[in-house]
Amino acid sequence: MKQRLLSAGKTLAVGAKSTFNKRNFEKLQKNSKASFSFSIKILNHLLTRLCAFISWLFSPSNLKKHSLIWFVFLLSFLFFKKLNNYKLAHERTDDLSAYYYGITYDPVADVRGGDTSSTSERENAALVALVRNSELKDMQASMIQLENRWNHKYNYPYVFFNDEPFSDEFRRGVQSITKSNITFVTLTHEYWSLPEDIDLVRFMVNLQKNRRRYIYGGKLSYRLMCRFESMLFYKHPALASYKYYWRIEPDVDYYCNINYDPFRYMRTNGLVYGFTIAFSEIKSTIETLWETTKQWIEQNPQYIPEENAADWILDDDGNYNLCHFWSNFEIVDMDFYRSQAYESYVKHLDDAGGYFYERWGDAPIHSIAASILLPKSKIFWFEDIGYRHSNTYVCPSNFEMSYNCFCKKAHSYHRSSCHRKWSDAKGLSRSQFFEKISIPENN
Ligand SMILES: Nc1nc2c(ncn2[C@@H]2O[C@H](COP(=O)(O)OP(=O)(O)OP(=O)(O)O)[C@@H](O)[C@H]2O)c(=O)[nH]1
Ligand SMILES: [Mg+2]
Repeated sequence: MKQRLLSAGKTLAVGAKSTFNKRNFEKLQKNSKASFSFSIKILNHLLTRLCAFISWLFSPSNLKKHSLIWFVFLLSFLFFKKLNNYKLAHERTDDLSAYYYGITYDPVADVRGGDTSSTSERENAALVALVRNSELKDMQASMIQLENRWNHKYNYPYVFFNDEPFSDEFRRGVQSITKSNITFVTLTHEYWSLPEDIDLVRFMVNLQKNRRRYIYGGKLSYRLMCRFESMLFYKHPALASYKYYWRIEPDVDYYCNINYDPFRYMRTNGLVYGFTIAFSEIKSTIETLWETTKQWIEQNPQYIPEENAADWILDDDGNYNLCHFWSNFEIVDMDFYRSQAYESYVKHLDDAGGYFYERWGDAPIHSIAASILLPKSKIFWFEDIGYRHSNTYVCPSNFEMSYNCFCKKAHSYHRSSCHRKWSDAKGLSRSQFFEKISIPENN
């Protein structure tokens, strides 16, 4: 019986194979071509009908005749728009209820050790921004949210940097938002100027060339900002006494109440780098960054640890895939930036002049450094901190975390490809890393 079943199975399989011969394949191709041209015909027909209908609808005589219909249509459009706004405002109050009405259930804070009492321990940390006098209103808007959502419970100090002296209006304006201490710093020449070894002719030629190639392509100040944020701010005496910093910016939103201390969470869990948005860099701004990074790795293999997190920033060929942590929000243990390895890396980059000849951003630089110099377990995605910068934002990805947030989840970036890469990435051993980027490990 078993034998008979087996041979029947074989006959079926051979039969199936032989029916899919060349003739059948051509027939299939012919049929699919025919059905494709049929669909095009239908589409063409429908489009012609649609155009005719639109021109009929908008013809002057009809517009006049159906003015009442148009009026009703407009009214209902406005009504639904208003209704939607009302719904949003209503939902917003609900979502904020924990803050306004003192409901204490917060699953994130439970897990992360929320203790907001004024006697709880504070970390050696500051909120830091580089900002212009002209951005006062936008800075106030960011601060109001951060204070309401979080810092009024902790009173961490602020440090503001500027390449010009802060005006009295700015000082008074930001101090009116917070009880915390604010330090105002005017940056001196060594933090905010073109390095002497930059070839001015090459710089000007490239500036001109890149003016229209990408955003801020023709701006010196943007490049000075990127250099300051990449390799200088953490060395400034105003930050010397702090270990952790949280970078803030004008005109950003913080969507969630934070009922625990992220700085404390970083320390107690030995975390080094915290982010909330992972994003893709504009390729033309960093044309030679990865090549220059590889040169540094080749010359300084001793700094590469036994395991690192580089998997998420590498494509299959071992090249940089442009993913980075968006550094306009970052919470970092600055001992990392002050380490020999990081210092050596950014000096190498600075010597190559890429901040100025190209437009290397601090975000890919921080991210590449953190990913190649740290194990994945030292980098933390603050998934619970909903955040917006320009028109990109993230909201917590699950209900438990979004309990205290006001978020429109539909367009949130937490499902973007770089976030997925981060979530899926595995730690790379030292030898796997060298093999992947095609550099001999013991060179
Ligand atoms: N004082 C000062 N601050 C600056 C200067 N350029 C940029 N900044 C600040 O540096 C931070 C980043 O600059 P942005 O212009 O926001 O750059 P970005 O975030 O890459 O770009 P946007 O999408 O336009 O926000 C912001 O906090 C700015 O206020 C400058 O020339 N002087
Ligand atoms: Mg910005």
